[in-house]
Amino acid sequence: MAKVAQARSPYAVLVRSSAKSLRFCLSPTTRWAGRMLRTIQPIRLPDWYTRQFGLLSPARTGSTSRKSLLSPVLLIAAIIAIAAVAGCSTELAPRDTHATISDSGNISSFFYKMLLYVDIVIGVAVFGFLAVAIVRFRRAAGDDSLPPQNHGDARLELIWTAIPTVIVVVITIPMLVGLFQLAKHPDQNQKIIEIDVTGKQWWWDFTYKSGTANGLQTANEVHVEANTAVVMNMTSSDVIHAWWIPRLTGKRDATPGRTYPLYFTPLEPGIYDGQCAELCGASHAVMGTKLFVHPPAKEVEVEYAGKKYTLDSYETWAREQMASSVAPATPELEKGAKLFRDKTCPACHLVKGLEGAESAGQSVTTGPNLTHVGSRMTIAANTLLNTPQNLAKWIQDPQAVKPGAKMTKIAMTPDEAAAIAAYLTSLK
Ligand code: HEC
Ligand SMILES: [Cu+2]
Repeated sequence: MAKVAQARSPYAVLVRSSAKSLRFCLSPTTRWAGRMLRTIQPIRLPDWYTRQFGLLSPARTGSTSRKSLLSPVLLIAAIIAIAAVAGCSTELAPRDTHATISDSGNISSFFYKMLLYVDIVIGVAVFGFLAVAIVRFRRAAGDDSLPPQNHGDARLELIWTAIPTVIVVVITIPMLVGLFQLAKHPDQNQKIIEIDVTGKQWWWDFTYKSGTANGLQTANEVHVEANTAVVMNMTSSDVIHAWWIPRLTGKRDATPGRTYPLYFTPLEPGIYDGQCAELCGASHAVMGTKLFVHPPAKEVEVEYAGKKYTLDSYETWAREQMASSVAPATPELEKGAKLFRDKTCPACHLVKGLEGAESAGQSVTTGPNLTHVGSRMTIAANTLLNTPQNLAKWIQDPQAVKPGAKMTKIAMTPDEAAAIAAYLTSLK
């Protein structure tokens, strides 16, 4: 009989196993925190902690044998501090979805904040009522009587149906207004920069359809103008990708066989990072993109990743990009240009104006347009900084940089790669 009484209830089993798995998840962090703490000697961790997380107890020397109350406090402080800074990194901070820089980004950000504040109010109210109920209506010592057993209360039921309905309506109305705003084509009477965007494994192809840049084809780094509406027509030539500049606006799928629009007006000149947001194959994680928001008129200085950069006006940029490539000016660059042709690079890349390569490259979109590749900040879809060394490294073995990259590995000596890299660098 005693055996039966001791049998564990399923709830006890559930609680125990949850506690166990929680400890399993936490233990690497806490073990690390313990080690960190121990480096700030003299701290003696409590025995229960040492046992739980498999740490060796420190030698019980005179100075450390005294139990310190400070250590659990420090430990908790350290865990909170680690949790608090876990999302901090100057490298990634430019991808903060809350530091929005466009009209449509501001709308999404507004929704997020509105929901957050509404949720905080609801959370405080619900947990507040719960706390009051737990304290005020707890069982008195020695009182084993059942509370009054009643069924339903029309007034209460009305209240807790009406309040959520009001909340949902209050949230829905601005949401719908915002959704229609996001989906609205900008007014045709103003200046619009229209760009066809094609996602490819694993880079982005941009073709400009309006204004000074009409007809311009470029890759991975897209340039627009502050306070000018942008219309992007998003598609893909292979698998589904998703265009995403966190600080600009929400994600937009690039789907083969379909074209989806994306509308936004960037408001702040600057350089912003993006990342393909749809698992699209081996090099998905290194399919980045960059947005350059140029000032409308005079050049401005902007900061990116702790460094200062000067951005020309959009029109200046567009005019420079529309020009043909510069002819190789030295015998060394001439050699690089010749190698570029001989190594069959024009089979996949256009360099507008390069003699003997232009016609071959005119119709290809297999690889990025390289006419002004020297003016890009990065290559291989925001993967490498655009330096001659990185270019040479990429040209010699693209797959070593990006797994599965669709650019053929072409046999060449390091000298040949350096010569081609020098030529490409000169294509400002
Ligand atoms: C079979 C087609 C093909 C051939 C041949 C080819 N490439 Fe590429 N190339 C690509 C593709 C595709 C990419 C984009 C890869 C990526 O970022 O995932 C690329 C990217 C590049 C880039 C980076 C451009 C940017 O803006 O990110 C450079 C530079 C480049 N190729 C140079 C060369 C040179 C030099 C040769 C000749 C030695 C060459 N390519 C031959 C297809 C090709
Ligand atoms: Cu992708």
